[in-house]
Amino acid sequence: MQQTHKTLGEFIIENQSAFKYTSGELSRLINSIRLAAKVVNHEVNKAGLVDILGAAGDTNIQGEDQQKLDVYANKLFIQTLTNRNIVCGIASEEEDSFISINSQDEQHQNKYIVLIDPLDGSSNIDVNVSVGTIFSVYRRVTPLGTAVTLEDFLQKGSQQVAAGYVIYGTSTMLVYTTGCGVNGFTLNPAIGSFYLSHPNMQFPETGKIYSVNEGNYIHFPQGIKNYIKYCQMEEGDRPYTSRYIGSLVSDFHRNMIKGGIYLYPKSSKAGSGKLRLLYECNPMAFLAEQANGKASDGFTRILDIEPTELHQRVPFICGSRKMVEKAEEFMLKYS
Ligand code: P6P
Repeated sequence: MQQTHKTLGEFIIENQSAFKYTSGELSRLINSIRLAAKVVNHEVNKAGLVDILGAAGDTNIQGEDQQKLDVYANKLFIQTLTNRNIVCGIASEEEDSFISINSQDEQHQNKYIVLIDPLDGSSNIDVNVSVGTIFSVYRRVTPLGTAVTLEDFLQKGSQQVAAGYVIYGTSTMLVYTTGCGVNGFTLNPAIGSFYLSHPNMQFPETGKIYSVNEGNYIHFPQGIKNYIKYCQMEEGDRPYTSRYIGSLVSDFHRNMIKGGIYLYPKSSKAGSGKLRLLYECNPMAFLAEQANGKASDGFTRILDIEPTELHQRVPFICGSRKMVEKAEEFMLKYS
């Protein structure tokens, strides 16, 4: 008799006591992410059939062409989190500024804020390559019952109470942490439930996969150039395998299961790299450390970086601990 996997709902209830911050709010927050993920998954999976592919004819604050599915996912996550009156503020990578959710009922003085990248890797949508949603949850730091301020969103990554991603791949998974390890849930689309398929996910201590856009090689700092050559040398367990999907969630997820390192360094083209500290690097770094991996900008632990602006970018090196430490050695020695 095949053992039936625990559902996400059962898992949340069983681990309620482990959420050291919540009176059920965080559980309801994770549940609302789950609901929105199912709806976005439905749209992603049929994107080729309806007029939702292609550019929305607008650009986001990053100056990137917004895809119709980007816009759709952004609106859906914001609506879901707002309508269920769970959070007091939301910041989205697709929005210029944060959104204050004034509680309709003074009794509900919601204490959590969410930062979200609603559809990361969306340039892959039209070519049918995996994309993902990334989310990050903090307790507000300003007084309950007042409108949130920028201070609530510019917290160090070490202050996160939860973080996770949804990967819309060959199967759809929700992977998240509340600070007690990382667990992965796979969606059974036939019945619309997520099941615990990957309990206690851990990065292997080392690996043989490196993920970087080598098209930027000539623009990288010398330390990164030398580390990439190190990965390619015939020596010991090297050369490593190069795997780069162009979707952070997909590259991260594969590396967490198989062992590997992801790098988006700064370059002469992008002085602080491309990835956003608050929407991509902090949540993925929280997950990485909870899975015994590591995440830095090459010199500083990502979760220790003091944010200065909502959309700031940082160089990002993340994955199996020993591989990140080796890359940091090269950065220290050659940059
Ligand atoms: P490039 C997607 O836009 C993203 O933010 C990450 O998901 C991905 O790893 C990276 O950028 C890809 O960037 O410059 O290599 O195409």
